[in-house]
Formats: sequence, C-alpha cells, structure tokens
Amino acid sequence: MNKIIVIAILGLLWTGIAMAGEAKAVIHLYSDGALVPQELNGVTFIKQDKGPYSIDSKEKIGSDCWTDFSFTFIPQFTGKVAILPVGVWEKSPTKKNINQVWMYYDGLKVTGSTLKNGSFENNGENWSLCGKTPKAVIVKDSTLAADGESFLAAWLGSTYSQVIWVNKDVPVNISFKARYNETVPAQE
Ligand SMILES: [Ca+2]
Repeated sequence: MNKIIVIAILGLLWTGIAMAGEAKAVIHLYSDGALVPQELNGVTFIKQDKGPYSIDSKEKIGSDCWTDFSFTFIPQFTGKVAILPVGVWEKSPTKKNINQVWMYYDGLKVTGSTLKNGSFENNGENWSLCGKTPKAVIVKDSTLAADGESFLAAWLGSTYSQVIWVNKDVPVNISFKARYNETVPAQE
C-alpha cells in the first residue's frame, strides 16, 4: 500500500479515537429535605457538601449509543425536588473556567411523582432553562433521539430543570437515557 494512504488511514483512525470520548452522566437533585437512596441501577447517589444530591453514572459512557439508568429514593419530607440533568465538573489544565462536557439526555420518567415532557417532545415546555452561556438546548433530530425526535443537550454550566412534588415516605423512581456528546475546552 502507498505510504501516504497508510498515513492518511492512521490519521483518520486517530481522529476517530480522539473524537469518540466519554464521560459520566450526572443528574443533580436540589431538594427541600433529605432523600434516602434505595435501588440504584448504574449510578451512585451522593449528597454534595453544601450542594445538591449528585447522581453520577458509575461508568463513563460514550457517544456511540444511549445508556439506560434508574434510581429510587425515599423523601423524608413532603415538598419539592428540582431535577437538573447536567454533566461532570472537568477542570481545564490551563484556563480559569471549566471545560464544557456536553451530554445528551432523553426519556426521563418518574414514578411516585409527576414529571412532564420528560422526553422533550414539547421542546422546553414544563422545564426551565437555567445557567450561563453557552446555554443548554433541546435538539430536534429523530435519527439521534433515544425516544421520539427531541432530546436535551446540557452541561454543568447550563441545563433545563423541572421541579417535581414528592410526598414523605413515598418512593420516587427516576429513569433516564444518557449519551456523551463532546467536550469543548474552556477558552478563558
Ligand atoms: Ca425524546
């Protein structure tokens, strides 16, 4: 084989590997009170010091397919829990800001409470866009969506959040599909 072709093929392979990437899926829960984790499928459930509950996938997930996760918790109170699908905190080696680790989320389902438009088929209805620029977006692409034709693209700095109402001692199960998108290095 021609040496130039071999180098070109190796280059393409290398680019493919570099672009593939992977990261953990992360859902933050801002809660009025304590949540006691029960069944956890593929995730860890941790209360951050002075922060939200962080539900992180145990393994990093890739960009080639969607992965299913679910978890159950028992609220120790009656009140609100805000759900924020985000992404990991990734320090930039050289810049002040964190890298933007973009994740896709789709097909959120809740039992034991009510979540609306969990598949983002009605765009951002029932959800609140929060965070800074670059903002999270609802992507409409039926070839890429896990469920229907729309899904959420979010990172730690911006996402769509939704508040659900929970009742004391009534278990709440949340299931969702996640997929890694890309990491955009911090610019400053
Ligand atoms: Ca969807």
